[in-house]
Amino acid sequence: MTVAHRLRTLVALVTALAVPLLLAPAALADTATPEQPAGPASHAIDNLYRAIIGTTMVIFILVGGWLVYSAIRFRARPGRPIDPPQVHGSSRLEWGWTIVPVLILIGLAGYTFHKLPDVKDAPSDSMIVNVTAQQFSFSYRYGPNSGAAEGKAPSTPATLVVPEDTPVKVVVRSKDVVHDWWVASLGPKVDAIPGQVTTTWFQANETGVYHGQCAEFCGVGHATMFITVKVVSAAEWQAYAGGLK
Ligand SMILES: [Cu+2]
Repeated sequence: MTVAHRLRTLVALVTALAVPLLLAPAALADTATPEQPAGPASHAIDNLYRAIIGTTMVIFILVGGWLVYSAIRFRARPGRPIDPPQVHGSSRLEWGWTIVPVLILIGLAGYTFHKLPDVKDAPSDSMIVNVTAQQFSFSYRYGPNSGAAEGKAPSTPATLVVPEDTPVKVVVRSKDVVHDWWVASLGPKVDAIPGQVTTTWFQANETGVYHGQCAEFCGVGHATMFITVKVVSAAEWQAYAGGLK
């Protein structure tokens, strides 16, 4: 092997490992985690994604790094035997590569079950908001624990207004086909299924406008099924709720 040939092999190996390592975090940041989690439910989801992505990235780097190291360190050289020492039938190794992945999976599963109540369980004193999905819009009606707004619809039908730091239980129904109510910054997605009542919850810890979108293909107007949640201060909420007709 000439020096130039060796150099080319080394560059190819490093590139093969570096490209996915450089691209993966950018791709994951864009797709896997909620943009700026704004409440306990979305924070719990974000923590879970980070735990899973972190664990898999560490494994990828360790295994990939070991592979590259071995390929370079133990490459064929004149005068060196081609076959490395054989490990077939080594029970110590086989137990090791069975038990370590099992422990990693048990750890991730345990962490997931630990976080799941934050994602799924609305506090019992939550403000209830009834969501009705139909082709091609979501409509809202305030329910119990929403004070003066109870029984009324938001003043702008497509904009759900809620107070900050208040748990909101979202009770979802569908008039026609399957839709999905999802505001990624606030909490998990929830399917709207004809004939069933499904629920999710969120608690926005900052005022602002949060955007979402129907997350289940429901027909030609699916792409126009936007969701807008406006989170206001307690004082603004009192004024808003009192003014609803
Ligand atoms: Cu849809």
